[in-house]
Amino acid sequence: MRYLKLYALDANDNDVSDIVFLDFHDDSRGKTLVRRAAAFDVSESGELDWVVAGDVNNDGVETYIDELMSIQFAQTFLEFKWVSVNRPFDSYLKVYAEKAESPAIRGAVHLEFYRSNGATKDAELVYTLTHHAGGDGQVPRIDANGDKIIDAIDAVLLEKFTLMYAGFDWV
Ligand SMILES: [Ca+2]
Ligand SMILES: [Ca+2]
Ligand SMILES: [Ca+2]
Repeated sequence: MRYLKLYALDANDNDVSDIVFLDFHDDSRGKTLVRRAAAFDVSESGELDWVVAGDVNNDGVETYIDELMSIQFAQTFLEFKWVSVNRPFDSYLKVYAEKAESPAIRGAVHLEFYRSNGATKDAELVYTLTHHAGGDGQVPRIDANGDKIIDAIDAVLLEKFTLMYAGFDWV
């Protein structure tokens, strides 16, 4: 299975994330981490402004499209406010998609939010969420962006995030 682990680090704890890692894993390989992209907020402005991507869309070439996809996806991930502020900075969001039944539709995308519990323990699963593309229009009953309100903004965030994930074709 292929999946992505996303980390946001706010190392100096000023409520602005400094680095986002996009770790592409494939558990059919001995070393599951296949590729790491990293986006940086060098100016600590709240907008990611530097990226090291690699060929994240797997089309065989490294272009600005890989960089654009990585930085935009990382920026969208930050809207979930799932940030590590303390060492070992291992809170993360795991994302994986199901294979679609036909090329015309996207498969369901699963999001698993893991929270760090300190250096001695592995991060623990806090909650999970499944997004069905082109679903029945129901707002997911979850506060995806952590503002304590469940509303259409959460649904829009999930739709945007999962659509971007589909662009990596990491299924
Ligand atoms: Ca910071
Ligand atoms: Ca590429
Ligand atoms: Ca919300």
